[in-house]
Amino acid sequence: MSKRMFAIIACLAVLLCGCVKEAQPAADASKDNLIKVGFSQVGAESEWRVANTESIKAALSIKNGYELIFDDARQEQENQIRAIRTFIQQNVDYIVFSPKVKTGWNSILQEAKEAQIPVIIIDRNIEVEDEGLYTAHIGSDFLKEGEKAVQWLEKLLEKQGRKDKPVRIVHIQGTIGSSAQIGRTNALEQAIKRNSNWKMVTQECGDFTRAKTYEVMGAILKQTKDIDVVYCENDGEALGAIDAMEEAGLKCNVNGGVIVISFDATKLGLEYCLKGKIALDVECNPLQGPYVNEIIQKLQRGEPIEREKLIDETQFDCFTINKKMIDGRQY
Ligand code: GYE
Repeated sequence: MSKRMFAIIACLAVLLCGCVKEAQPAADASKDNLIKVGFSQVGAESEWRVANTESIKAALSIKNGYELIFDDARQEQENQIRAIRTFIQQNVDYIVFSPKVKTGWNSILQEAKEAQIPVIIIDRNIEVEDEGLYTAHIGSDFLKEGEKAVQWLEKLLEKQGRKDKPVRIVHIQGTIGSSAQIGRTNALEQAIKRNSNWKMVTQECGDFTRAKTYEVMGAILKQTKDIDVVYCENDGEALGAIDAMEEAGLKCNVNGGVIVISFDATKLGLEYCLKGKIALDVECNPLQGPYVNEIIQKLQRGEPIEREKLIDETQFDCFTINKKMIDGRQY
């Protein structure tokens, strides 16, 4: 073959290869480059949770280079374990999950470790035998949130001259065994121990939902209406408790009514705070997606990461809140 002929054939071959490559479906080619993440969400029990899901979905989007496999565990730990096992079988690059409860994760996380898949825990935290079973945790300090609430209450009662008068407290707990419940409950129980005039009327589980708390509070009110404080472990519970109390003819406010304490500081919760029905709403930030993205990007580049990331949070009370503060919020 002449040199000229050879050159022409070589050019044709290059062109042809280029065409063949071009002819591949673009979506498939780009999918190979996406970071595959399996995300097991505990459920959709509250506005907080919905905002949390949206934040993760927005941060781990195709546009940002991710293929996200989402699973809603509908409040069942077994469903979360099953989802995580499926993610391992699908050979995802990362597993992200918000654990329903604190314990019971050792074996499934061992399976993830053996498959060499990094696990990032968001929101609630867990207790494991070996810290190496997960790579990072991004969430809140729930005990600190509870302490902010009880300290604020101590100051308010002191200001109102009720330091030595009996303060009757109804405690509505979140999902039992979740670290959010454990931290917020511990803070109240410690405060009751140090304030001899604080009395626990009853402690019931509202499961972080408005509907369940409405039922539970309705039943409590049939037993007694002699209540000074209702300590709810999230906004949904506070709203359910307020609905039941108002129906039973009680007023919720800091001026002689029932003092309602809440957590999350969602827009709806803060609207109630502005009306004076929630006295204090301690913020819990669900916008964790950007932090998860940041950690994954660092791991991709082999850079060191912060293993425990606690998000800064504030609080809002009925004395200082205004409309502008609510309008400026994302959830
Ligand atoms: O406070 C509540 C939710 O784990 C921090 O779960 C979260 C809690 C949050 O459903 O609204």
